Amino acid sequence: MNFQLTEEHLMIQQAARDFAQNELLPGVIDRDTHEKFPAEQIKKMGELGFMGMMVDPKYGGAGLDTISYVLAMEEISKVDASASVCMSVNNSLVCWGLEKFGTEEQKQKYLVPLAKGEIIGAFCLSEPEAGSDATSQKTTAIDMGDYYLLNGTKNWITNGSSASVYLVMAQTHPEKGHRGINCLIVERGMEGFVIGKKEEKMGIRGSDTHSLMFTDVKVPKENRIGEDGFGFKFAMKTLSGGRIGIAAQALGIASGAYELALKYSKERKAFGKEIYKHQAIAFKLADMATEIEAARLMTLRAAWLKDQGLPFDKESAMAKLFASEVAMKTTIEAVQIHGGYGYVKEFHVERLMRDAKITQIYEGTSEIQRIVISRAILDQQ
Ligand code: COS
Repeated sequence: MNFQLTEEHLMIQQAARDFAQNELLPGVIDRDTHEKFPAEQIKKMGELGFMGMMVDPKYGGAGLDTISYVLAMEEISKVDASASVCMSVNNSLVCWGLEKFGTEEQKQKYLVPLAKGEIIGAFCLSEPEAGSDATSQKTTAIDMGDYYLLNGTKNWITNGSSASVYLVMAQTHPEKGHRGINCLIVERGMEGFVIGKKEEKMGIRGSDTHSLMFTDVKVPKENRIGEDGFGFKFAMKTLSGGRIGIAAQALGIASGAYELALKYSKERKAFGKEIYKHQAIAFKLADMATEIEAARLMTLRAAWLKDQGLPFDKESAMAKLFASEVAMKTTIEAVQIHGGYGYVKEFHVERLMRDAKITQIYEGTSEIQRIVISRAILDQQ
């Protein structure tokens, strides 16, 4: 066992921390208030290699491990969870899925620009009536010989209007249930593909979340990922890795709020002394620090398992479940420690509290993680 980060890991962590402080922090409140997508900042993140961190350099990526990705995600998420969700989807759902299961042609055409951050990707599984119950896909992809005819609606799609490439799950053989689902690569601008309304959200308000409509979109056969009917497995395998990214995001939101609360508690005085000298506050900080450390270890372990090529489905679900609950709890306490200041935008913690909530919902709710974990532990008996 070795808990030591390498020199390279520390450098990446520092680079992400510097970027977050210098480039994301200025303007983050404004982007949240006015629901502005951090387009310029994401472009710079691409140039720095943060958008295709784990992709092989021969496909334009940074060729780093999942641990590096977790470290960078934590630092970016401490400051701007809207930027980090864009980064997470591009890295772990889109790039990873394409690199692992795409054809050489698909990699050259789509993965290379995605990994370089020249374009952004989106992952389209959720539908108005298929969120947690992801096998009930109503979007259809009818086999027309050399193309699929795509019809349906997708909901709550991250990077909805800023993406150029969309991985869309759709049902081709309803009689086969989840084994009839395919994943198709859809390009922005394909005829019949319309970007629907932007969601007005509680948190991660800088990220652009849209519904998408497909009406008789002709998607070439060569844009299918994997064998006929592989789409659901593709989505599940990809989401399993995605959950490490969201665990890291939750961890970052929690540690960002904790750091702000710690700093504030040393500055603010009440009843004649700094508030951290009151046990009520010191104990809150102790609990926050302990839980964040546990979430960090769980997330890094899931990342390490993935890097070793070992099974990690259960561990990524556990990390996401735990880290997202810690994010919610920690951000609520950070607002409490800030008192009245915590309730206003200027002090950042109210935003972090609103941002934390989504980590318990997307890429599988806490309840879905408990399904995945309970099945895994029961199967082991
Ligand atoms: N890797 C590979 N295959 C997997 C898998 C994984 N991690 N998890 C499930 N599968 C496969 C199963 O093996 C099964 O295939 P076979 O029948 O060929 O063996 C298939 O997927 C269906 O699995 P299952 O029967 O368990 O489906 P259920 O409907 O019972 O539920 C859950 C599966 C709940 C785990 C799934 O629907 C899920 O993860 N839902 C949440 C989806 C989600 O995260 N939505 C957020 C959208 S992205 S923001």
